[in-house]
Amino acid sequence: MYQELIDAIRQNDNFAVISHFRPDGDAIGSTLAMGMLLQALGKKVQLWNVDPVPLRYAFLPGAQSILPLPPALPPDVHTLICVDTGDLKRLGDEVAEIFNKAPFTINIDHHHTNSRYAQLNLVVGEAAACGCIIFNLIRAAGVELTCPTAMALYAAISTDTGSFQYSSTTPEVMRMVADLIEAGVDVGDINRRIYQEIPATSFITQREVLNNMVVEEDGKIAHYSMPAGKKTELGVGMEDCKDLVDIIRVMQGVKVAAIFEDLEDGRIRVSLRSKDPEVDVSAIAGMHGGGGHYMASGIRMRGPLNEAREKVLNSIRAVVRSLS
Ligand SMILES: [Mn+2]
Repeated sequence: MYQELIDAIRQNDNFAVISHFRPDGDAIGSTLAMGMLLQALGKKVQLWNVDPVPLRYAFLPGAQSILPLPPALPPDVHTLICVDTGDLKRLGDEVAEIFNKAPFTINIDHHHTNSRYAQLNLVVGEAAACGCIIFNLIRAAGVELTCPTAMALYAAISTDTGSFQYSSTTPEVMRMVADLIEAGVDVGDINRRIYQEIPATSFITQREVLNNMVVEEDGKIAHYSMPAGKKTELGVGMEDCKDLVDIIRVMQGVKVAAIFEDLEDGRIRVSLRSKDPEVDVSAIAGMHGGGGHYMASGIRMRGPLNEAREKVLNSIRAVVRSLS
């Protein structure tokens, strides 16, 4: 599987790597590491994303080379590689259009709900992060694991495993991470940069969530809704609304945490987290047109906020009530 993909890469010279909008650590880290692998194989490569690199990942070597999406597919780009993206919707409409125009497309991902939208699909549903798949690709290609690549992969794997707290953290993952540290990753430094330099504005949103979250079903469900206009009122940006679901997920007794955010374009973004191995939030997301992982999933659905929230909450309630 890995070798087939390496062979496909070797046959072409000009690549672009993209990932989903609102990129997280795995999206950015996988984009960078894939770019470095292609360069090590002597390929020309461009890295794109519709959204800017989040500040917390801007220190990663090469992060400044992730550029905004070009208006059209550059004529010299032959192969488009999409990383950490379960379906074309997660790329955004304008990217999906460019993606579909590429002469050859590759999809490297670890979402078990992946729709296999490319001509060549390397989907490893059990991988803890897309970065783990790229790690194996680097090994399969026989390319040296450099410190910049190891940093990108560490960011990818660390963030997608919740700092190695989720059950996806297998012995294999820890062996990979040992290799990344041996390749030069400074664990204390990289974790401080990713997790302990949170902008002050993000605390405004965190406070808002803690003040206004709703707990129901005997404390088993916790959720918060961000109405239209709230970000402007608080003076915060899109980046300050990331990972809010993790603040309420950690409350004792909570089995499912949810954040509903009015995107102010008629759509609602839903983030779902499960803390109970018996609750598959990707199945709940799937009922409403979303997807993701067993314990961490998302939906983009039509508003208004109240209706979207009630629909999703009813699905969550049904699952939570069915638990023994
Ligand atoms: Mn991922």
